[in-house]
Amino acid sequence: MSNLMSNLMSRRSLMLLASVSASLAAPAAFAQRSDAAGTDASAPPLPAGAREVEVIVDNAYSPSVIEVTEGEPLRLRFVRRDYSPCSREVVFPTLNVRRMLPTNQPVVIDLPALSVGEHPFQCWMNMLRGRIVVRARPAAAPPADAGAPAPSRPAPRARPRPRR
Ligand SMILES: [Cu+2]
Repeated sequence: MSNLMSNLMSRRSLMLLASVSASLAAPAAFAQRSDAAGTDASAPPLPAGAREVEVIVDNAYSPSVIEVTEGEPLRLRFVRRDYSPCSREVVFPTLNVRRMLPTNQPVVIDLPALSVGEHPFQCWMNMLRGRIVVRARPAAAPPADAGAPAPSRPAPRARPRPRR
């Protein structure tokens, strides 16, 4: 089925659902339904000082590299746009986190404090790839007279080229 077709179909079934629930006078039952992965409605408030980054999934992750500072809480909001089975689940192997990503339903993932380094994320088949780069918190600013850092090793002397 083409994306256009499935778009049309799902739009139609949505309208159908809406009219059915209206006639049942119980729209709340539908509104409160959420999948196991959690949606916006079930996301707790953003922790103080946390960064929130929206990642669009459309046959790739965008952005695919997310930079944070050590200790900075990170909330990722995945919004999958495609219908490819490839992208239906995102996996963070180093964090032991995996979530289903229903198309067009934002999924919020709050990550624990991350260690300095790289934490990859990928589709369940390891084809789409992204990563979180966690930088060390910069040390307190050095005193103004600290001067230039001493070179750790003298630069190797260039050997003069023999002339011909
Ligand atoms: Cu995949």
